[in-house]
Amino acid sequence: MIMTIPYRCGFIAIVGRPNVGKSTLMNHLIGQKISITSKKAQTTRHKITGIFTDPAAQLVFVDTPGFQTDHRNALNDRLNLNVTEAMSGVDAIVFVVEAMRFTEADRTVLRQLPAHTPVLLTVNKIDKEKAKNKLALQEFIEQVSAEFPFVGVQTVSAKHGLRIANLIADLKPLLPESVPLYPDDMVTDKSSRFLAMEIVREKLFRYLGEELPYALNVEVEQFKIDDKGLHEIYIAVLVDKENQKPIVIGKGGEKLKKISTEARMDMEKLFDAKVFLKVWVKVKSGWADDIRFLNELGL
Ligand SMILES: Nc1nc2c(ncn2[C@@H]2O[C@H](COP(=O)(O)OP(=O)(O)OP(=O)(O)O)[C@@H](O)[C@H]2O)c(=O)[nH]1
Ligand SMILES: [Mg+2]
Repeated sequence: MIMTIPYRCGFIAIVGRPNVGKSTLMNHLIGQKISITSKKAQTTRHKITGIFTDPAAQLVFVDTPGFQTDHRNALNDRLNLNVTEAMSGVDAIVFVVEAMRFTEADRTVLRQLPAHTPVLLTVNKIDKEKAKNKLALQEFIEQVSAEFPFVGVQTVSAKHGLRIANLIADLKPLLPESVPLYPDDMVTDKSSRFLAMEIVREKLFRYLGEELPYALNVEVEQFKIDDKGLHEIYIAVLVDKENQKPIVIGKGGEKLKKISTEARMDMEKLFDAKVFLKVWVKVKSGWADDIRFLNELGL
């Protein structure tokens, strides 16, 4: 007699306070970089879907923005609403914390978790020096576990891709029996247009570092593919104030040039096509507090 194991498929939200490594973890879970990461908190603004498929299951991960507990404005309220929405209706939740660091901000996120959805505690950054003491790490895990009825715990290092397979193995049984919802070679449901915008955002984070204006956004003004496959992409960087423009452009335009060259190279790799990319800077003041504008941006 042949025993068949039922196929499982479901949605998993990755949540946590800013900067704990949610996006890094998702990129490693699906084995490809589709969500942007950076040292700065609040890198992720949109929900990003990443799809992992193997012969036994399909796991559809939803990366969420770090839950904001300070800086109240329309943008942060919207980001938090996105997190709450992403958590409702998923089959399981991965709650990410940084090893040896549990703060009031982590606790606030825990309070938002929906009842009746299984939550797996994931302790990330175990490669860090302070997490090397096994006994202290165990104590930390016990402390955090006492805060919430988690269904299980995993320790990982997202950055180094450590123990990611264990996390996937723990998640599979939490999903319902179902046929796969997406083709097996699909890693994200985001459009090329969206990914192009995210690539530019990542370069801005990388090259502006601490100078990065808080209120900065990226908008795709045009995305065309001609019959020869050439991608023609026009992207505007929106800043809040006129005096932030030169920060992004740099001396003699060198910063913006570097940002667009690297973004173009990443896009050519991701789209497997020739790319013509134009990036420029526009001033749109007060956008972080403009609800109508946030709607237009799809945030
Ligand atoms: N040492 C170490 N650093 C990590 C690990 N995972 C992520 N990081 C770093 O932590 C920082 C934040 O990572 P992100 O993946 O952008 O964090 P996030 O939770 O998505 O952040 P937001 O989207 O801003 O909420 C980056 O500098 C990562 O390189 C890890 O396992 N070990
Ligand atoms: Mg992120």
